[in-house]
Amino acid sequence: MSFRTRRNKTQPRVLFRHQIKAMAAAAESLPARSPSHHDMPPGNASDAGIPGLFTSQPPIIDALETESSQLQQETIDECLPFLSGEEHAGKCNQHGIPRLDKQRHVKFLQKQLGRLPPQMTAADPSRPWFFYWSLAALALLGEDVSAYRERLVETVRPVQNPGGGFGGGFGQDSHLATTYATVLALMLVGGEEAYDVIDRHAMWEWLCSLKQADGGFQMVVGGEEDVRGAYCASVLISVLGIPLEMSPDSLAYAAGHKSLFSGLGEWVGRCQTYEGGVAAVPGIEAHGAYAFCALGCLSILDAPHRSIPKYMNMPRLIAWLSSRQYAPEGGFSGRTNKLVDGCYSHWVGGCWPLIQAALSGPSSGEARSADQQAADTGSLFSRDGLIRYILCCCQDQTLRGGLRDKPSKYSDAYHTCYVLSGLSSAQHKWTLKVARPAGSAGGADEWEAMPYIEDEQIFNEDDRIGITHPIYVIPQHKVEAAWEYYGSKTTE
Ligand code: FPP
Ligand code: K
Repeated sequence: MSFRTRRNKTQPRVLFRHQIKAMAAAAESLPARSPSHHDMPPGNASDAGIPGLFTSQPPIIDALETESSQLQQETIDECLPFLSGEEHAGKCNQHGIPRLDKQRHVKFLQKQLGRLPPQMTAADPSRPWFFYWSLAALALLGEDVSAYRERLVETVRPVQNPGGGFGGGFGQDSHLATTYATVLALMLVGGEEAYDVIDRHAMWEWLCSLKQADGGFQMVVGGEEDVRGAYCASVLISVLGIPLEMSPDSLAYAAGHKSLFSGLGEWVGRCQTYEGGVAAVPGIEAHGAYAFCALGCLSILDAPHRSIPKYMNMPRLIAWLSSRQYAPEGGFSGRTNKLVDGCYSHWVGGCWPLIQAALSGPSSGEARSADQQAADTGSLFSRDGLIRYILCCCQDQTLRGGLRDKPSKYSDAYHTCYVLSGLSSAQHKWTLKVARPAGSAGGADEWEAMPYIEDEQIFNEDDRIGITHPIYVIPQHKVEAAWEYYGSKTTE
């Protein structure tokens, strides 16, 4: 499944120097030791206070060499000079961490929002994503994005279809992904003018037509149904305060679904795979991006401590999510036997606050069980590992700025958004403060973010960025402002 090539048995196996070393060492002292100073190649930054885990080759190497294992080895070799400080010559703090280059990243993002030739604006179906990625990232870097309100409103207004939802550009069919991106971008710039662009009645009708008899959502009428649809639809319903009652004209209503949320948790639950992760649709390979979509959707359907354990096998899910964090890189991969990528700082990293809430339950209002109390200590992943990967490996160091997948890749708006979202969640602790009453469909929970404080903080305090809501991935106050506005409107 994951191994693409098999080594010919008669072919001599070439061992890397560190593999021989690791095997010899492992044979000497079983079980394998944890990495120590002795594992480090000479001349690395051990004095800079970088734990050997992040500067050494892995102590245990799978003996089966494949295309996947070779790519993995190349990635480790690519990242080590960045993790050891070698590539940041003299620009690291005492923990071997370079500063977050906010100024250059802001410039990069502003450029992404720059005017494109008008014909291109209409032709590029992923244009709304650029609005969302860039504005969300700018907000995380502390920029006031309301200055983009007028331009955004004028740009997206003609892209809304009379039948509900937004396409990628003028004249394009409504799609859940572009609608999600457009709506979140509008919430980011905020203000009545932005909120009023959205035709919520038409949006409701369109969502009813996307709802399927099996409980899930198609991305586009007649198109594919997957867990992105489940997440995008629930975000839209929740943020915009769309009524849950299904339109009696819809096919899913005829199939027995009286609510937009009916059967959705069950459908999402079917996407969990034997590995414990979540696939786009039932029966295929688990991937981190879909795990986030699944947990985000379930956390909208009901409070996460009720809905996530109800539809997911928690031990398997947690084991799979934990396996996504690699050493020495420190970052996350999206799936088994694949490489770290900065964007999974969000897709996988963003699962942890939801898992934490699922395990710990709300901090007030309900008595906590002993298990829930026990779950509320420490961190479920290595925050320092992720922060190291992000600050050492994911920042473009040229004048270009922006954040990236890994050192060999160029920065882009997508990675800048999701790397920064992951950095934010590693730097903060989210708590489910008060859960909605059990059985109140569509209600909202109260979440609270606090800076995550460690005895020895590895990053400079000035580099702690803004917060982003663990479900909606825009700042919490922007979600609340939207709720307040739409809550004051009578529902059609
Ligand atoms: C594999 O790419 C990537 C996927 C299978 C998932 C892509 C989906 C998203 C990024 C998120 C969608 C979410 C919403 C809300 C629309 P790859 O094979 O290039 O990367 P890999 O090797 O890291 O798996
Ligand atoms: K990738």
